[in-house]
Amino acid sequence: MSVTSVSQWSPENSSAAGDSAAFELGAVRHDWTVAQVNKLFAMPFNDLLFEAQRVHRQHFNPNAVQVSTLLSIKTGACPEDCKYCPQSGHYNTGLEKEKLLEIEKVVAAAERAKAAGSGRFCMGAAWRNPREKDMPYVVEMVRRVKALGLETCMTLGMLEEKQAADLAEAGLDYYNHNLDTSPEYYDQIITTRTYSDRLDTLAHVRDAGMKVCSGGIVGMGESANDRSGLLKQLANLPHHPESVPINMLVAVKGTPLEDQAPLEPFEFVRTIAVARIMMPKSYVRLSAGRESMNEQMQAMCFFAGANSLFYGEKLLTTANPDANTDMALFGKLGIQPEHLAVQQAQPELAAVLASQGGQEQFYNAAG
Ligand code: SAM
Ligand code: DTB
Ligand code: SF4
Repeated sequence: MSVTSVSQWSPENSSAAGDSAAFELGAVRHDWTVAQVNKLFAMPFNDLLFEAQRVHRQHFNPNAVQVSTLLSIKTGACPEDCKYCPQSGHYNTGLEKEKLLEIEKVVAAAERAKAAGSGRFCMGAAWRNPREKDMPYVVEMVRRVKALGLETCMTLGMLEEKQAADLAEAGLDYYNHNLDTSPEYYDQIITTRTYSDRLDTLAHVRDAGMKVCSGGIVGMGESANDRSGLLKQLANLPHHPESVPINMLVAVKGTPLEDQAPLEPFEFVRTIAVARIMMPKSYVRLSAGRESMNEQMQAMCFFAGANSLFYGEKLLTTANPDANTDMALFGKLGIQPEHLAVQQAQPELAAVLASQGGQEQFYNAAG
């Protein structure tokens, strides 16, 4: 590809083969081709990051990151066969399976997350889909967590229209349901539900009026074309998901992907940057895999346009950096949690955060 300067970059002056449709970097579009996405990936690293940061600044405060806390409300023994997942009942990962958590335990965990500075509470269940008898419990969980003043998110597997409507009615702000990978690679990873099942659930969530959180996993042995194909699918949805989690595979012992070689770190950063450019107004979420990323790599991801993350020492079943570690990193980078950036006067919370290792710059911004 012949990219001489960033401002001149366009598919036309690119030598890469493919279509010749002109496009402006940073426009909200739903007609991406894989060839165009590949061209973004092929940009020189500095040009790509510069463009991603430029697009990012058109819509977001570059020094604010949205933070969500995850809780597994029902762990293990899932009937699905997702090859990456420690919770699938098809593999022996040594995970202790649990029943649906009691509502009071969920509320107590949400209270702790709020006190630690989180803005959104995301409840995940190892289900193919919620059963009818589960619905009253999860609906009540949404109501109670919402009443704490937190944003709410759930990820419970496939949803019928009515289930989506009931969750929306209860006050669920976001529903997470990932496409996971490209349609072409999908069958290598999951056989118990189809790509179009996933698209149907996303449509039900959208139709019910909830915000969509949908992304995927990289580092599962997919090709570069598959990574482009995943981002193309997400960006060509009728509306871009408001939140796009980019998970780096956590290769868990006992799963079929346990020996998968890690993705090259720059390729991960590029994936973030391309997602940012393709979905300019969406939150791009640094998700699973942060435990294996150093501070410099995470900082590069923020520069590439990542502006949300999971906060707290556990994802669903695997480890995540603890809150102190993240607050220390935020302090070093002058980043503040987004909800605190808009709630300037919260001295109690600022005190809690101060005790967790943030730095002077961070407290000034929050308080
Ligand atoms: N069972 C529901 C479902 O599959 O939609 C909700 C929970 S599921 C664990 C949520 C997402 O976590 C998956 O779609 C996948 O993208 C991600 N995930 C699960 N295991 C992972 C792993 N080992 N590494 C990276 N991401 C993973
Ligand atoms: C998402 O895309 N990543 C989160 C959240 N949505 C639910 C889950 C990551 C799970 C990683 C493996 C585990 O902890 O079990
Ligand atoms: Fe089950 Fe979700 Fe894990 Fe797939 S990703 S095995 S559906 S918990």
